Amino acid sequence: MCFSKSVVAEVIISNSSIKVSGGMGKAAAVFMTIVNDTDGADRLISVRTLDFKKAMLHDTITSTDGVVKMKHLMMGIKFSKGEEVTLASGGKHLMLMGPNKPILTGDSLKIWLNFESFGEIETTLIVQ
Ligand SMILES: [Cu+2]
Repeated sequence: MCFSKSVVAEVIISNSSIKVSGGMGKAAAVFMTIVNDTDGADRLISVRTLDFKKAMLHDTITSTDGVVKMKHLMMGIKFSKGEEVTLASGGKHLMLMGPNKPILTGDSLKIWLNFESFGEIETTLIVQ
């Protein structure tokens, strides 16, 4: 668990953490709380980072037979005005795949979240 906080204008990111899986870190899930404190609805449409080849928005779905799968959120994540969305283990999260370098404890990774109306917001994750 790690915490880093970015406040840029009025989309607020807090409690961010990154969980690396698969040996040298073949993939990582990113969790955080995002508050849309702007004047209107918005939508998180994409995420990017220089440290992984691919970054996606995922949701976690448990099928009726108990199989847990991750689903690509093609339409992004919608925020109504003032809405707080928590990205957490077992729910919606950011998925980073294909590291461009070994991801080690203590590394700080920059990611950029792209919102339809608000634009891009940068945040830093510390690997723990
Ligand atoms: Cu995922």
